[in-house]
Amino acid sequence: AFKKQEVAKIKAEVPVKKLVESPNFKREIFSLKKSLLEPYSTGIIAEFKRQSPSKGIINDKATVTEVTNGYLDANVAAQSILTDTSFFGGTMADLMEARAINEQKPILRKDFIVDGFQIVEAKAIGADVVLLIATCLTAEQLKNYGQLATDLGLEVLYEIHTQEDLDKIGDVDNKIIGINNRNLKTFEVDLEHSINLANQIPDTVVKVSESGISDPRIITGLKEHGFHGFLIGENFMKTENPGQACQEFID
Ligand code: IGP
Repeated sequence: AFKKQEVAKIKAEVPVKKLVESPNFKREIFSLKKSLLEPYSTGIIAEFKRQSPSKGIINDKATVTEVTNGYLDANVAAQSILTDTSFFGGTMADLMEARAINEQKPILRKDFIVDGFQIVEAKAIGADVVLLIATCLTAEQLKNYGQLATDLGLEVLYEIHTQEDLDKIGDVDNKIIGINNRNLKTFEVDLEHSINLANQIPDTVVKVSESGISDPRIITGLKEHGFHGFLIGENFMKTENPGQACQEFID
């Protein structure tokens, strides 16, 4: 795990030093766990997603500001912003734009984190939660990056797709575990597979179902299997007014 001195060393590096000066380093985060566990939480984590490797362009007109306002009006539990540029056409500026108007709900930095620097960046741009994808990382990286995020006062959404991924995470107690219904290699969505995997995780763990959710009835079913959170992107973003689509979905 990263020791305090190591975090200090990372912070001492020049570009990071700039990041650490960001006022976001002083703000207290909005907790995703808390938001998902609130008695009347909608559980919806609504994503801003312009494009994807599987679908190509999904929406290149809607702005971050209008979509964020719409999602917040719909009473989402949290929002997710893709900051990966090469595959998803997102930027860190997108997340900053959302943070500037979202002063109430958690924001997840959705990206492929493969370096501690990106976690420091996430804090600096105003994220509350970072995604760590077990498929892309070793057990040691998951542990170290998880610790770094926690040291910086961020929460972590650990994403898994297989039993092997789950094993890599080790102790799941107190963690937020996201089960991606979509296989990142084949893009195939399989809810049954995700439910079977969820059944391997104790009920006390906060579980999020990710991807391919296109109907409120799917959520009713997933809730029965102990899921608290539902990460939805394309189903909203493919419409002209993603915020309104989200409102109609929740109502
Ligand atoms: C949203 P969808 O099918 O509702 O647009 O999926 C989200 O789960 C998906 O964007 C996602 C993702 C990821 C993207 C899940 N895990 C990892 C990039 C990287």
